[in-house]
Amino acid sequence: ISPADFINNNKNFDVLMMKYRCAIREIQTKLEVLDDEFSAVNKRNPISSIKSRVKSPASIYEKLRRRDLPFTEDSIVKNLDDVAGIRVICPFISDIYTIANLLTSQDDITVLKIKDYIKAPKSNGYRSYHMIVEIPVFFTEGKFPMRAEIQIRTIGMDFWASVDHQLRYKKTIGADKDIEAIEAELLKCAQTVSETDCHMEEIKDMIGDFEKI
Ligand code: 0O2
Repeated sequence: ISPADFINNNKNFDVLMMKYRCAIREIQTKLEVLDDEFSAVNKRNPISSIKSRVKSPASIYEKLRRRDLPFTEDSIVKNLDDVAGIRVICPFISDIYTIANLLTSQDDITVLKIKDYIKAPKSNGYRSYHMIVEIPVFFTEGKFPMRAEIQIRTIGMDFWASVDHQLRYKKTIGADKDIEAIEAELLKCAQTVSETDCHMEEIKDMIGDFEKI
């Protein structure tokens, strides 16, 4: 079955993707509200930017195929946690935990899974805070619990991850390249970024409260 057939054979595929887009909007609004309030009180923004995406049909197809799962809507909803993806970029490491705690303490958000790759980085150097959450979204037929993956990271972690993703993680490097050397250099950069993140946190603490001039 080709990705095109997979999508065309599922007549409600577009509707399902719309539901995931709505879940993203609900979560994004919550994040923007938290950022607005924090900035009004503390005179600085704990969120630098938010990016979001609904997983492409080809990636959904590929993930189901890789895991040998059925190509149905039920299977997507049950088995895939990251169809709706939100990436929150923060200036400081402490902002990551502030945002994660404030968001997950809201009573309509259920946390299903947390992976803290900041406290325990991956062996390649990847650092980021991942959460799978569920949020109810109201449609004409009623309330649907929708899942989303939220990745929260610093600007530095995001810089590293985006280069890593392009160069290596998705395996787009030519076969003639020295993969081991690239991996070793990327790991060194991850350590540098980690040290810089910690240093920036210290500088933030030295500055203390931010005041509007
Ligand atoms: P894409 O293209 O970003 O969507 P799962 O995705 O649930 O099968 P897992 O391992 O349980 O896999 O989830 P995990 O570890 O929370 O990672 C999921 C996502 O984190 C990935 O999604 C990437 O976005 C990101 N990620 C994880 N490890 C790395 C890494 O080493 N480097 C980079 N750059 N990103 C990473 P996808 O779907 O794999 O990719």
